[in-house]
Amino acid sequence: MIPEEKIFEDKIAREVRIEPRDWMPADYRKLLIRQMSQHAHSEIVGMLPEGNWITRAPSLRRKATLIAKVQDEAGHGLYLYSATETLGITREETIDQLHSGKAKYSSIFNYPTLTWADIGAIGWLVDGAAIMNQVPLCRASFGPYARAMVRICKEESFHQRQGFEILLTLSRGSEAQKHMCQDAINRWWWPSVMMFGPPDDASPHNQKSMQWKIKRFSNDELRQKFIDVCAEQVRVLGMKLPDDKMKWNEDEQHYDFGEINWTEFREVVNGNGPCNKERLEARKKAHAEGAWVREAAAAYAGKKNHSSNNQ
Ligand code: BYC
Repeated sequence: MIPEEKIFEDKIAREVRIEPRDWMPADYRKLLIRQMSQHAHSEIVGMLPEGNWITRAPSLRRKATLIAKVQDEAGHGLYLYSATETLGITREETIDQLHSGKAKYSSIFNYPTLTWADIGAIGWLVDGAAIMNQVPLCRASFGPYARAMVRICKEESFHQRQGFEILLTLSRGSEAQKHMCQDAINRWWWPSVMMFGPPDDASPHNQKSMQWKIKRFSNDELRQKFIDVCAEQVRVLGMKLPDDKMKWNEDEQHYDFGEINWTEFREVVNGNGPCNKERLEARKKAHAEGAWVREAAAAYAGKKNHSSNNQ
């Protein structure tokens, strides 16, 4: 072990954060660039299914809060891209990886938002899953990632409550609204459970990520915590989770649950989900249409540098 590696491992053991200028193993850098950039892409692509409902939100209040949520997600994406840049990769490179299909984004955003209740279900389940996964990331060993996660988690908690409140309102409404609420829960439940990633014995990055304290809990541990919380919360809504096998296990003090359709997960992750093509096309189009903004910003920055150099 070279001296730098010893210092690095010692910091990890003592819970001292690794900062961008510190020496780090090439694989640690690679693991972080992959996870952080894919996390950033997920926030940005995640704006699309919800953005679909901004013009159709049922009241001014709902519209204003939905716009604010989608803007928060843009913010999360931007600080995660910035945090990733501290590892020595440019934003252009990471965005190119998304557009070429080399980089992934969360499987969950490849499902369609068919009714207003889907916006509630995304807030409750998708943001709920995101919080479960991201709160431990506030203790990730890489400083810029951990610090970005603190603010992101605060905002996600607000999103989750907003979503739950949408569903609570529908669950107390007309028969048609109750039906819409249950239908959205039925469609979003299993994809949300899959968000935590493949089972631990099929998770190639798990071991290194846990060893280097990027992840603090495995995919299956977080999935179980999420299921346990939702199994209780759904009762407040007076709705059901679409899993006949869900049952409290007194010995193990958690809810047992049914089979996860991993074939569906793999299909979605490999680009064959219901909305994969549409999502990627929308991102590429937005990027192309924003080219003039990037050019103008670069020209303005160049002009400013030029005039300050001449002073
Ligand atoms: N979807 O070895 P594994 C949000 C991939 S956005 C697609 O277990 P790892 C929000 C994985 O990338 C939520 N791909 O990996 C925004 C790997 O493939 P690669 C996003 C998935 O990294 C708007 C392969 O499967 N959150 O909060 O140890 C509105 C093997 O997996 C998925 C984050 O990104 C998936 N679900 O564990 C509302 C959190 N799962 O990269 C909400 C940060 C796995 O080798 N990320 N894969 O090609 C993480 O915590 C971890 O990266 C994961 C996966 C738990 C996701």
